[in-house]
Amino acid sequence: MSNTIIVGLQWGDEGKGKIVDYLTERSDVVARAQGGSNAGHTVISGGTKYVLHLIPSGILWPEKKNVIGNGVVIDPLGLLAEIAKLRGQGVSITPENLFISEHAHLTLSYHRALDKAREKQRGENAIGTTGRGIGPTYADKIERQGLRVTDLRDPAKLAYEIKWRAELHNLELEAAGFPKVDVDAVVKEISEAAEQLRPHIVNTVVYLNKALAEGKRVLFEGAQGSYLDIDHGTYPFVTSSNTTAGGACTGSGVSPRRIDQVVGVAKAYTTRVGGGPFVTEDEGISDMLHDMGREFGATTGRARRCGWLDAVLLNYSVMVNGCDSLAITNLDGLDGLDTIKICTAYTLDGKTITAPPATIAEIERCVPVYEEHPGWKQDISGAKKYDDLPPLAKAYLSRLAELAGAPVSLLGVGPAREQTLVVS
Ligand code: 2SA
Ligand code: GDP
Ligand code: MG
Repeated sequence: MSNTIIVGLQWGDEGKGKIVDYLTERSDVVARAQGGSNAGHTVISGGTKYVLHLIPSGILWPEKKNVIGNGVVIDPLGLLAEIAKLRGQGVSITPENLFISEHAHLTLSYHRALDKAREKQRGENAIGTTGRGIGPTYADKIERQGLRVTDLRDPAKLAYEIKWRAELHNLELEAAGFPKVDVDAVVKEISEAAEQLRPHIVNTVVYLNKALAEGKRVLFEGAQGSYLDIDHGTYPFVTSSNTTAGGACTGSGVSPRRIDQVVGVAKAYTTRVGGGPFVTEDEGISDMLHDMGREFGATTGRARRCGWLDAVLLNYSVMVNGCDSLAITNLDGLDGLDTIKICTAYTLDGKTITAPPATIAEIERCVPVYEEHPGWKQDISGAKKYDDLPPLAKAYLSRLAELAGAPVSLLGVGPAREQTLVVS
């Protein structure tokens, strides 16, 4: 396999972690390029469930190298907690298999406090963030007042750099009536964390490009999904990074010319967590999946909103990401249904449209145009190969691919590594 970008085509939680884990076997390096500890990537391997937030899913493969790239925002405390949890599950994490970009920006506790305060101030227009400080960290980066991983190398300077920023952000917290952060406590906790993270810090741009020059295969693990992209998503109900394929290059320092293929991951239905419009949302599907114990946030535990497959969104994100093929997950989630709907177009103010409109108000006025497919009414979770699937499941998949405008290469029929089928 060649250098591949794995990207979410919906609102995140498409099962990217599982697909990355599956493809890691044929890769040498797995790299994250955007997002932060808002991400929750679930991998079930050898009967054990792992949830990755900042660390690439490749860490579960002992021989593979893992990179947290320059475009990621890193919460040092969150990262250390994640490392400790994974080590507790028997995963080896060393400076030889986890490389952290010196250029990546740091999420500090004042970012988490600001995230929560700003959400509260948004009132009924709250985005429904994960509260992990993502927006305020990227805002500081773009405002050119962020702190970066490289700053962890110089403890004396670090204290000074943290202090004035914390005091600045405390002014906003105080004015908004929220508790200020304890500046000395922030300095102390980050200085301690710095000690432990320092051995992992490198120039990951050089590391990745050298690996590529040596013929190593790199897998880029997208976080969140295309409709959470700061440019292409349902703005402002988005995250603060470029979650689409281009973000893999800017967030890693690897040229687009080095990328061989893009694999888009989508669920066989649609989910979204947090606020914002969702044209094909369906309470019946939500209840069914939640009753099965599925579709709860991997980071916050929040119940995800669920609905029918939206081929308008899928087709558009296949275009934006330039997907060579699709990995469709959770097909087994539709096993019990008599009838399965696919949204093929929207009606907006009496007109039929096939691309999502730009404003929230317009998206909220969109009425889904559905076509109906008979359900296969059979447990497919034991399928070992594509040909084991019932004909109606194959028919659903092939219609999905036709509407999306890309072939299906991988299929998920359950959460475990072995429940990933190759579709030829
Ligand atoms: P943020 O925290 O600023 O990035 O939130 C902005 C929006 O982005 C959404 N978002 C996500 N959506 C799906 N999954 C995510 N990761 C977790 C998971 C979510 C969880 O894997 O389940 O546990 O709740 C993720 N991260 C950010 C978020 O819901 C906002 O809509
Ligand atoms: P990610 O953020 O894209 O990595 O996805 P999450 O891990 O947040 O959410 C996907 C959920 O679906 C997780 O609970 C996975 O274990 C689960 N999952 C992934 N693929 C499949 C599948 O094909 N079938 C089933 N039943 N579950 C799956
Ligand atoms: Mg997730």
